[in-house]
Amino acid sequence: MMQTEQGACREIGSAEAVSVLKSLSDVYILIHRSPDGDCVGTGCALHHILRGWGIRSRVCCADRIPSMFREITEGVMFEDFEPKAWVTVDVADRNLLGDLPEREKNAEIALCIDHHISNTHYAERLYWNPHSAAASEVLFRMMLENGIPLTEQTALCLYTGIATDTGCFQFSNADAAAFSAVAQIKKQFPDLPYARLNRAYFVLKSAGRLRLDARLMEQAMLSDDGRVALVYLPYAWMEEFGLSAEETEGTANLPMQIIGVEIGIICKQQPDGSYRVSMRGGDHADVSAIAQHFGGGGHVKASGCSLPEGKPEDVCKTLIETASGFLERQT
Ligand SMILES: [Mn+2]
Repeated sequence: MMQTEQGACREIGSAEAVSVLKSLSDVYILIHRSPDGDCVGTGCALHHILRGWGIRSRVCCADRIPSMFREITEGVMFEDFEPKAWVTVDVADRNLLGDLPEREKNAEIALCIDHHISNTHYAERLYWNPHSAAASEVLFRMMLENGIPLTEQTALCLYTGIATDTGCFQFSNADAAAFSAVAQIKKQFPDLPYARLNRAYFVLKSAGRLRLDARLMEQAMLSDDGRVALVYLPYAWMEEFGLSAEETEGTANLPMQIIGVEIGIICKQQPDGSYRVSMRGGDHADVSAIAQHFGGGGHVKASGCSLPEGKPEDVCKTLIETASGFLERQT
């Protein structure tokens, strides 16, 4: 098993993607670490499609799949078998697979289905659309263009991917194609529990997480002009509220709820005293530039970086002042 050399990757259309998939057997569908609704939804949908063709597959992830996705992973047999082929979905780079067994880390990826403009062409073949809002939308197009029928199961999986990657249709990637895909899914299966899934994905939180959110907001720090907001999470609070790291996902969105805030920051103290910082940008801010300034990176609207040990007050002050400076130059 050799890894595909850089540049050896071939971009293919949906018909070829289907024939590649049909030629495989005993497939491991690999999704990215810190799994989100799009990689889980796309992976599970692909599993159902392959099962429909009599091809055995399982979804593999380095990290635990959040329980809110139980409804779409239920009934998906994560059975154990020796793989003969590997496919990735929603994985822009091999590194994003996380801590998988060596066999998977080094496996030749027969096909990658993706929507990230940053895809590093690490697979043998790439079926993608960098303009699509979600990998689930890319898979939906493949089905549509090749007459692969939707089922109740694939409908819920694909809905999950598109709804979560657009932040429940809040983000600017929620374009006509994304709305159209969801409209077609809803039209064909009008009575599936979309509303209940939305509640599970976008509303419900554990009591501990809600109490943490309240504490974070109570102590939120704002820049003088009110355009930068930062919340600081001391490590001790994780134990106090009985939360795992996974349960603090998305806290960077909290300060963005304040009217007028253009940059929202969460600064999480780590057990070793260093800090993990996540940033979100509004309409006018490019937070990737700020993250890069601190040696991190990411997307224009969502980025992150790490900072070394230091007094929390100083670290927070530096973050707010630096972000304000960048914002002034960007707007
Ligand atoms: Mn995605």
